[in-house]
Amino acid sequence: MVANDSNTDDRNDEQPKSTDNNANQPDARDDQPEREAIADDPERQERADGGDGGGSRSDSESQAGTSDDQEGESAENSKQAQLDEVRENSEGEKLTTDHGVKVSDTDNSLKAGERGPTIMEDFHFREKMTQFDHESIPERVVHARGTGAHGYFQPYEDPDLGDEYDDIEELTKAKVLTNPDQKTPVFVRFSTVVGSRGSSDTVRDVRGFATKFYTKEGNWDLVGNNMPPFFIQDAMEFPDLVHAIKPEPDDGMPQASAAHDTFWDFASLKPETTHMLMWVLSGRALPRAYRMMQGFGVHTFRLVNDDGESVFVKFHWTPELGTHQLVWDETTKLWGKDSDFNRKGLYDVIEEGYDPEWELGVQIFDEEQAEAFDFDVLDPTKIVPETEVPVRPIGKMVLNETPDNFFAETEQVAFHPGNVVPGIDFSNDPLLQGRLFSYQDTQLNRFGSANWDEIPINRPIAERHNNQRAGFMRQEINEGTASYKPNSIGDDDPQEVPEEEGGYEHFAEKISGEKIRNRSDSFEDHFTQARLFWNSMSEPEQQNIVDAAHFELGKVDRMEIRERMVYDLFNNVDHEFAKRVAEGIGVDPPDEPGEEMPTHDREDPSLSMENRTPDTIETRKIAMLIDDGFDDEHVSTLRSALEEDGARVKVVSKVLGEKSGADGGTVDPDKHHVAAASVSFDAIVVPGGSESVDALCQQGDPKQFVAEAFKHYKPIAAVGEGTELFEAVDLPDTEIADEGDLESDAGVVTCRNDDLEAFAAAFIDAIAEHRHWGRSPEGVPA
Ligand code: HDE
Repeated sequence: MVANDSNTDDRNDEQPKSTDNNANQPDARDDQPEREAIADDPERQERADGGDGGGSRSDSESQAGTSDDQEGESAENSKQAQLDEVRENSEGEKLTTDHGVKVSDTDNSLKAGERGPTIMEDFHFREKMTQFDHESIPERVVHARGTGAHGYFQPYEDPDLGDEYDDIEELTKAKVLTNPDQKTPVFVRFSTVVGSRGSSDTVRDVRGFATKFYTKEGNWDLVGNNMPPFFIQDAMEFPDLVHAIKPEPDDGMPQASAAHDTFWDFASLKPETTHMLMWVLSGRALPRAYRMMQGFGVHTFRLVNDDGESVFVKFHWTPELGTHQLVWDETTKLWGKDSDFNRKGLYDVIEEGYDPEWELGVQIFDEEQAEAFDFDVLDPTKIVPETEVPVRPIGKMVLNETPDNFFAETEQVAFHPGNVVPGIDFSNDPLLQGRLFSYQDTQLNRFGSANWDEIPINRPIAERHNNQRAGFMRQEINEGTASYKPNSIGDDDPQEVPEEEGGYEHFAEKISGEKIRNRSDSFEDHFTQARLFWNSMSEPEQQNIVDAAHFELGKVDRMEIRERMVYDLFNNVDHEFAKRVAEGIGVDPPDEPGEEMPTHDREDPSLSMENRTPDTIETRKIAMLIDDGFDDEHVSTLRSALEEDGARVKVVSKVLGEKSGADGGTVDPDKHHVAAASVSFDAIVVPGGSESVDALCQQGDPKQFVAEAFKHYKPIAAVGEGTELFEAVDLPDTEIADEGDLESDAGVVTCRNDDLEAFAAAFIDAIAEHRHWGRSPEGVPA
């Protein structure tokens, strides 16, 4: 008997059940069940006892949500404990109006006679409908579509900072980065940039990677992207960039895509975009999963230590699972078949008990080193190559809990790069400087109130006390007569805090200069790093970039824009590259390299995703194709081998409902053909069993599964009679195992002997490689 337990979701049992935020109102309802619920739930009990932030309202710390002695595990839970205060759960409760009046009928409006008009006095109808009419807030002007998760960040004990620094405290006083005993709660939101809230996940786009650290010294927001450079150098250009890339203003099209005239018109007239365009045309813009994506702070920031000394820093997130991409054909199919692919992927793995992890790394350099680089560290279109300054891992982040409510948490979370804590400071990057204004302003638009920071997901766990006490939707009830400073009536509280005691002091950078609306000459070179990126790609990665340029520029109607892209930008990166692009889009290939084309052949191996493939198959999703009569041993042995290494096996059949094996075992398929597609999986395996494989060979969908996965360079495997399905598909230039053999050919693993262990091991190796670019799938029609 083959057990099918792949969908077991035991995390839900671990998740804190909601508390009832009405329970402490005098006559709302008895709070006994609530107390019992806390007593029954160890996690919540811990929050209520020690983690703090829960506690009773009369506790003076309860609103701030943290106490000074909070360390490690309890610190990790402090944000959740604070959120417990506002969680509401209707389970077993009675329906009421917003004001607590019990409702007897919520389906029929109040009418003058059964067939008469609706009556104005129907307060329940008016309340229900008003609430509905106002149920959405403006979507983010960029990064509208996203998903989020809770987790924690923990610094490493004694990280290796190279020869120059012994101790991270030499660099920064930010405890969030230095105290290895402290887990700081985080909320991370991943997003696409261009598309509106209802667009698809798998478009070609940059991805947002925004992290809110709820530190004991206040919130720190690291609002980054999955690519380290940016399109433009000055915040002043951002509205133009976004207008150019968004749907065109006359017809509102296309949605969520750069592939149209206005974007490439803008880009072709702004050579500073070139470096970022190379990244956007690469597989980086088609991430396989949010958990398989690097993150970057993009700008140069500062770290500041207790003595007020500062170094420059670039922040990097490195995913434990490697950095992986989809292929273009796959993404376009996913738009229709699985348009929540990336968002759901994050939820699924966390709910299934796998908690994605990233290492936080820093590139540290001082003013002197910065001066010596051949680019300006204040220019956000540049990276600091890892060949110049290594990335030093200093801690790890784990995402381990999905939100309870998408709107309350993921939609209402509001980031602001200006949220920093002592020890972290800004550089003069003109893009960063502009963001410091824009994010506060955008939240005012989205929330209609300066009190957006009071919303539970945005509230710090650090204490908050100041004289900003009014405005739309104010929730805190601030006590006392004096709401100004200086005051004598309230002992001049709340008091300012000197720097030595934790007050934020801006780094005292010496500045001099004339007021000038201009750009530094040091921002002028737009091609050296674009070429570094191109040189660092493997041949298949370069081909991906060329193919992407053919699609993007092929969608541009105006020839002069296509020509400018080839002659003015790409031909100044690499002559061969420019010619290859030109050939696909009807532009005459340039005869000579562009005048500004750098000639260096430097490479930075860290830029190629192929060098970011750790040997793991954890969380990869494997489709196992079967029908009645499957080989029981194949199914159970393969499933256990794959699951033991952390993969998630899903059985796919023509229809749902129990399937019987040749030896009498049974399996409940997870998916049926109408609701499944190869594009939702990382790899395919076909077990033997002659009746099962005969049925698969009769059906069109399994053939499509195999052909499509092959076309998308995915690992595919078949054992015993399963190999007949591969033969029926006719995979070009591929060796299929002969009787008695095991064959592994560019990710196509086939086996016609009894050594299932060796077969599983070869398939696992092929999955770990992720994609098999050595294949030639051009002839496959799927
Ligand atoms: Fe943003 N950006 N941005 N951005 N950005 C927003 O803020 C803006 C930039 C980034 O998940 C907006 O709350 C300006 C760089 C992320 O909620 C807005 C400039 C980087 C998110 C805004 C930039 C980012 C945003 C829209 C140029 C990578 C999503 C809604 C000066 C380092 C955060 C909002 C989330 C969101 C403005 C450039 C990352 C309008 C003016 C560079 C990840 O305020």
